[in-house]
Amino acid sequence: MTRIKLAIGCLILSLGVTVNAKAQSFDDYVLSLKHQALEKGYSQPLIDEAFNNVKLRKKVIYSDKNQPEFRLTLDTYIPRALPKWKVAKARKLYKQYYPLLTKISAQYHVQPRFIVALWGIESNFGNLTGRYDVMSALTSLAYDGRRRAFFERQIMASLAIMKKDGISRSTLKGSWAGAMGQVQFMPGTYFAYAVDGDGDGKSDLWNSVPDALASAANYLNKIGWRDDMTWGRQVHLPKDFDLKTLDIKSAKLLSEWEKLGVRRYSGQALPTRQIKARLVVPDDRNGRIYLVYHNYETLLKWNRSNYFAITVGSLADRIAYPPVDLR
Ligand SMILES: [Ca+2]
Repeated sequence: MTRIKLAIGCLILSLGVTVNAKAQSFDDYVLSLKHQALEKGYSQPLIDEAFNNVKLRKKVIYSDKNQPEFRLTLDTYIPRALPKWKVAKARKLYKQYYPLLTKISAQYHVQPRFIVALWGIESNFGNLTGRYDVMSALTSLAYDGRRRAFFERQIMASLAIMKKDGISRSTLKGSWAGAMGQVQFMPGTYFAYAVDGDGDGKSDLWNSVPDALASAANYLNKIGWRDDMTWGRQVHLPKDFDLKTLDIKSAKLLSEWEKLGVRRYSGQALPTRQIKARLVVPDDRNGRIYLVYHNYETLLKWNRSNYFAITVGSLADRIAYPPVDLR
């Protein structure tokens, strides 16, 4: 008897955290979420709808734990992320939606080309918004426990969206990680920053282009975007430039970088405007190197990835240069 107890004890010890996290069944966990929602003041019918048929999705948890390691460099990544057809589509949609974009830009102070670039990168301009049942995805990720508090906040935000905009549970579709609609907002971001761009009284980021584009601009504005400057630019370093001993992470005026021999990628002098920039070296000194401004940090708040921010900035540049014929 003692030996068996000891053996069980050792087994539990060796399983460690996993045993504790999974002590509660998925169904019990969903029940605890429903209690939490009730305590927050949501009505029973809304809670029942929100958690109806919520399923434990092992594939979602697997995706979360096995995100592919990045082995590409920017030199191979950028051409893949921005094929010619995507740039052409961005420029075409920029022209098509220019009157709407101008209105949104005046209201939220974000240049239209960046709004279109984010739309293109996040969902291929509304064509890839994700087919996962977001409530099941979020509940599975929360149940798994790796980032429980974060995902529980997203679950409660989903209920808040349903209540505020009268959005049905079946509408809440998105990526396996819970990002929803044409600009792929997590529910917390959706609730806090989605706006009604077409004036029908709801924020519908799945079906309404004006809602999606206005919401992207509103979010950028609220997290600090400045429409009087761009995001940054690719640069060329002199051969003797010392990446190791120079404090490249701290921001310096463009004139200081100029003195250190940094030039535009074309070889021309840097702009003379007195703004601060920092150097970003995502790969190594043989890879693409950028001087980035304030708005780059804003893009990182949207998605904490240099590759993401550089891709969005590069697409925005390819919308602007050469200029789109708006006639
Ligand atoms: Ca709307």
